[in-house]
Amino acid sequence: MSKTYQFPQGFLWGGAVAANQCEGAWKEGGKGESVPDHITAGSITSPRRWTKQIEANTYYPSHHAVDFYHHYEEDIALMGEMGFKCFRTSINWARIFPNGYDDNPNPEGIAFYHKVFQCCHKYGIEPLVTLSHYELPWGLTEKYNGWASRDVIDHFVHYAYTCFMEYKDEVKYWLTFNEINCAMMPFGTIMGLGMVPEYPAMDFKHQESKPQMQKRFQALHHQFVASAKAVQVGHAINPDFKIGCMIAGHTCYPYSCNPKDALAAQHQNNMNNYFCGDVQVRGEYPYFAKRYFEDNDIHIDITENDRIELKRGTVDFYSFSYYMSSVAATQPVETKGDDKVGGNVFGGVKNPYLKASDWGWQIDPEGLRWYLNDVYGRYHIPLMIVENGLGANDVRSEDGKFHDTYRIDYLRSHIEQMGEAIKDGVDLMGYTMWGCFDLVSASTGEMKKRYGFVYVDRDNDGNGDLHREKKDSFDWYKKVIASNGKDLD
Ligand code: BGP
Repeated sequence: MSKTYQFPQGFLWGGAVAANQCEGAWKEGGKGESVPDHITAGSITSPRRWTKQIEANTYYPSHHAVDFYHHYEEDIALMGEMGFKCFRTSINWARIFPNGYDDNPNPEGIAFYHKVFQCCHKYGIEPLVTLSHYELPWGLTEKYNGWASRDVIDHFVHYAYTCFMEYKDEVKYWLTFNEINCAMMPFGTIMGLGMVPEYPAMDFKHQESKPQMQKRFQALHHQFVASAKAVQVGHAINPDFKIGCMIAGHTCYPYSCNPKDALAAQHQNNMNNYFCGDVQVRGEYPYFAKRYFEDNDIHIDITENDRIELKRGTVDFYSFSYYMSSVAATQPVETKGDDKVGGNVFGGVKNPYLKASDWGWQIDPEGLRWYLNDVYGRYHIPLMIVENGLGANDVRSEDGKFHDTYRIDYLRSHIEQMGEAIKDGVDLMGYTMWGCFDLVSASTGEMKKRYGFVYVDRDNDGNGDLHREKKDSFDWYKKVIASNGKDLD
């Protein structure tokens, strides 16, 4: 028997996906190419690669993904059956503006998302839409080197305006950029910023040059301004819109009570969770940015007008993804075996109190409660967890079913900590678990790493008949939603 928790009335229970990881149909319906269409499949041992030309005989998982483009009715019906209140998806910018900089939108792309959102409403599901989830149109990479150029701001605002106008009666909740803080790490160069990286391999461990780092932070600044402008445009179109930021959330602990470790952990939490949060929630760079820029020889071109826009375009709520925590150690740490842990955005030293997933992500539900309290304490605006889940290699049992009890355990333990945080006084508006039906992994580009309540028959090489099948977690989550989080057993 789990403890019983009281979730607010109208709590937004649901699931989340991103267009490039599920839709496929990369050349259909007038869609242009987007950045992920140029990123190959990979695995935990061999990093994904970015290629300028699409290579023959190379597998690019976004091209067909799990074909949500043709299966959306079936997928949304399954979410409806689970009782979802909210479905987070993204609009693939290149479906609306094939090159990113076109004057007029593509009518087929516009029509597709109308169908998706209308289908959600048929089941009483509120869409939550990310405007940019790691899927910049390739045309903007070719023409401008992505967000390196200030020109992309206007193209984004035009795209955001088009979406807000089109879908204003169907979508109330919006996010501007997915995990905007990934732009602070080398990993974000191609994925988040659509900029040509120094290395073709998306190797999360490589260190880049100072000039590249300078470019990344300038590009991030362009995204901040674009987001702030879009927020203002959105509120002018519909004052009822709720527009949020989206941060890759992460709790970092000091390895020991050595004050040096404590300072190192504080620095990491500041940089990861507050740097972008402060700009988007408070409308200004945090006090510690100045020193960080000086220490790293970064000089950002911030105009007076940019500062005004940032102040005017602050968000209505703070949303984030949460998968894991990490540990900061300033002295060498003695652990058995590999002392490092993985993560798509974060890494760090192994925490001896925690277990990790098969992909090396340290599972830490209490870290979620810590994070919720910490961030709420700073901003005092509603929070939403828009990604959380367990990537696992689901294997069919002898009875032909998927008994994913480990996923249920993972989700239950995190939902319990959400309940604790709500008791603590945190204003939490919703929870959309990541990858509600199986889809392509962002960091490794594989299907084997599955998150879903629904199994999708597709493998790492693109084989499979794409049929959908419920896992045990499907009925469990249905019960959780029906009881508004009271029944977690
Ligand atoms: C987040 C991304 C998602 C998603 C998730 C899980 O960082 O916003 O797009 O993919 O992580 O990561 P992965 O797919 O690498 O397991």
